[in-house]
Amino acid sequence: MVRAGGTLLGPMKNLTRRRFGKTLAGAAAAVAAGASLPRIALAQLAKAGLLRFPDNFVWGCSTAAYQVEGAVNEDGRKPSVWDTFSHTPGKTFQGETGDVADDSYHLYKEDVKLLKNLGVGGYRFSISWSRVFPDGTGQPNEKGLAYYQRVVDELLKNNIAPYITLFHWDLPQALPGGWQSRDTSKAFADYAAYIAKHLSDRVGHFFTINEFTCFTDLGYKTGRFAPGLKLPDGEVNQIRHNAVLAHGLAVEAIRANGKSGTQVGLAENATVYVPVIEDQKQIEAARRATREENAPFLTALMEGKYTDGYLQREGANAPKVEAGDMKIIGNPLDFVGLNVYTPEYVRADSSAAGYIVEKRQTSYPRMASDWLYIGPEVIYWAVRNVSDIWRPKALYITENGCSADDVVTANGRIEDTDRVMYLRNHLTHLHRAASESYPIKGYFLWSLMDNYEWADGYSKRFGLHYVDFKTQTRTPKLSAEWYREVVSRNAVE
Ligand code: GBH
Repeated sequence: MVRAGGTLLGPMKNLTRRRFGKTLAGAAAAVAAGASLPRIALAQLAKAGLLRFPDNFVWGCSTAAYQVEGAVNEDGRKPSVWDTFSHTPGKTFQGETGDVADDSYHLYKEDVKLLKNLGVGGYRFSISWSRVFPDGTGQPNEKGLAYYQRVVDELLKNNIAPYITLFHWDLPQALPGGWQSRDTSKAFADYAAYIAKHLSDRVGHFFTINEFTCFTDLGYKTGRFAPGLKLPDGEVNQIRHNAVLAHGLAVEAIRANGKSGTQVGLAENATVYVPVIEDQKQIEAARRATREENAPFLTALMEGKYTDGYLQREGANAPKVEAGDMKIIGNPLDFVGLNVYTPEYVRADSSAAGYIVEKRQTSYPRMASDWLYIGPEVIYWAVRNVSDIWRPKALYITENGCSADDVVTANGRIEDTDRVMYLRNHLTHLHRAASESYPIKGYFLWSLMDNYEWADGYSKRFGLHYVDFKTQTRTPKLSAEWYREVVSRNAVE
């Protein structure tokens, strides 16, 4: 197996030396205090279990505009497809909408305080396109931009670096044809240029797009998400193409309009394939599956082409590609962001593809969302597969976290030990990737606080902070205390 740069031994050696020094100091202090040496020395040795992350590792939290902001009619914002969809009867859990959500449009200073209390160094949030360009294109709305300037200022005042997602599914309703139109890709690039021009003096990292499959396939094929259409495969593939084209055009627009050195990438929930058994054949099968099954999105961006397998599988339904498109789509990135939640398992086999994806048994464990199967090794294989296939310069985990059936106890606490279990295990596996020298630079936990969980409304809670949606009170859960400890130690244990 080829590693993505550096050696395995380098960082491990340093780590061990640092830990050893600490252990000696601790044992010496214990002796001075008159404690029994063998016992204390043993206790100190247990510190060898400390899994420290690299220096300058960015710890953060993520949110998205429509899930937290509310204030949907304020200061010139016009509707996005999610306003329309959530207000359409039968589309979301109990008809719930993001009209108010966490009211972060007004309470953002409080939210920054939550981040500050966690001690994190980064906040990943998204911009509502239709706040800044109410019609998607044409005249910008200065009041919309001003809100994000206030948020950025507040973060910087608190030494928290802003990481901005330009598109987290809330497409301006006014854009004719939505993602069915190639013009939308161009409109996105113009919007990206405007944001880069106005915010890159203070924002160093931009994500073009969050999770392609959720607004293409779920929006236009299954109809589960906005705009709720069920189109035939050929049209869906064209929509997917418009979406990756939008990403590529935005990368160019940010580079042309942003401060030099601005870092550009995306936040993608690539489907992650875990080998069923750790032998070379299965590991290769997992790599092959990762490349082939993500062909319309991450593979296209990383390689500047659609795989032969994808084009063959889709046949006459394959996307129509104009000259120059693939080069734009394949614009080199400064980093890849991965939203990691749930694994798929693959096994090598003798089919033409060389792998098959395992079916899941009914007993496979999951969290509070039906789709959220628990397999903490997913985060290690996400980093490893993507790195081994494409060698990105840098990687961030741009989302990871879980829903849990949180309850408030009589004394007002939220003891979400299941969420702590989920997070601790994922970070342990992420540490493995870091210690093997994969270029993993940061981790953004989904989510800072409970929020509007799309079609599931407010019925699923992903936050480190419990939100009472009647009073907008935010209460740290046990997992928030736990995360603060991880951040302050830059380690899990
Ligand atoms: C992320 O998606 C999103 O970026 C974020 O906005 C969201 O709040 C968070 O995860 C938690 O869900 O309803 O059966 O069609 C994670 C990937 C893909 C998981 C779509 C849910 C819908 C399954 N998501 N999927 S279904």
